[in-house]
Amino acid sequence: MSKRVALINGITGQDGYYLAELLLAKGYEVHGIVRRVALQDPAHRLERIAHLLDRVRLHGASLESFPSIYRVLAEVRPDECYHLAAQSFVSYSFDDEFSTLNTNVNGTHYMLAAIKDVVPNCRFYFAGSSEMFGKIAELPQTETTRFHPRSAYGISKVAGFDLTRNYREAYGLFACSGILFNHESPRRGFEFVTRKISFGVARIRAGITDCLHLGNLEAKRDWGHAGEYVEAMWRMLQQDVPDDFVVATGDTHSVAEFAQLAFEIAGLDHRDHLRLDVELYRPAEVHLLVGNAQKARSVLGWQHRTSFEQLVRQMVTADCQSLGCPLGIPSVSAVSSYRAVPGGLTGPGIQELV
Ligand code: G4F
Repeated sequence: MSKRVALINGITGQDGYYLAELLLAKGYEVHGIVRRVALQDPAHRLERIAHLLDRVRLHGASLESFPSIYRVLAEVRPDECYHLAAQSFVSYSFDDEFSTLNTNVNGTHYMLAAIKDVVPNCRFYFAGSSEMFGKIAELPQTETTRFHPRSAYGISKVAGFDLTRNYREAYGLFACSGILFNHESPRRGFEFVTRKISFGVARIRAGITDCLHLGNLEAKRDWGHAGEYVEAMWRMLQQDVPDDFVVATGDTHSVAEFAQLAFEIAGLDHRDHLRLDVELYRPAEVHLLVGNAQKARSVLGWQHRTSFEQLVRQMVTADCQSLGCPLGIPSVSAVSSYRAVPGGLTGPGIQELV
């Protein structure tokens, strides 16, 4: 039997990395779409998937160019297509609403339109987001909760979700959306708050810096492990009928809790190092997200496994290890703080710095 062919748009991101590993382990022939510049500068831009490069086939294309997307689909003729690529940093979408909307909305539209023309039997996954719930209408959020996006990013994801559903209903495409809540890992980009915290804490532990600046500490998120969330994506495309699913843990924690725990795991006191920076607040915030993944559990048989505490520990451990200050050995900053203040590791509280 010939191998099933999967195409991942956004293979160089955190989710693309985990999904490519999963599909290769399942025996798929895996193709990825990357920007042309990435093919010209693989050492830098393909670093995250360097260990997979001899097992995946990469194709240069741009989310801004319908012909380039069309060409790749015609060449690869995938059985399954995972559309993960996007301008995915919510904060940046306030700085450039136009490029976020152009890239995310048109990119999704181009993918769907090309699939409809070239490979109408290809199964399509769209990376929806809990950011679509925005100013939440209910707790917890489910597949039927009303959307009220609070950023150009959120709006672009609602548009992508609607496009995906419309191609399913109007043209019979096997097209699904995963409404994924925040999902993290040691492979997370440094611009997102969890990695900013784990890497920042590791830098402090290594003595490279002394403080970590964060914005809204009160925002609450439902954080799961990215490696488990890509399994839900794959399961969606193995069903008899296409549908949309919330993927979440059902547990929610504030940014402050994440940071506090990360410092604690690293043997540091957050009060000595955490600084509140109001410049990092967003013009419109999504204050509270917590998902109900009951439908994914009952239909897909999907269940998250990693707890909040395990996730934070895994990220902090990996970053401390990478900076040469593994957990279990006293940190450089703890030692120097102790010398400077023999009475204990006291420091300025967050409130004083607002
Ligand atoms: O880590 P974040 O940037 O993730 P956000 O905005 O929740 O979006 C992520 O999850 C979505 C799924 O719901 C994805 F669709 C999206 O692509 C992305 O992966 O911010 C989380 C929270 C926010 O409330 C933010 O205001 O952390 C708060 N925060 C506080 N200080 C900060 C910071 N966020 C960042 N990035 N950097 C800070 O210094």
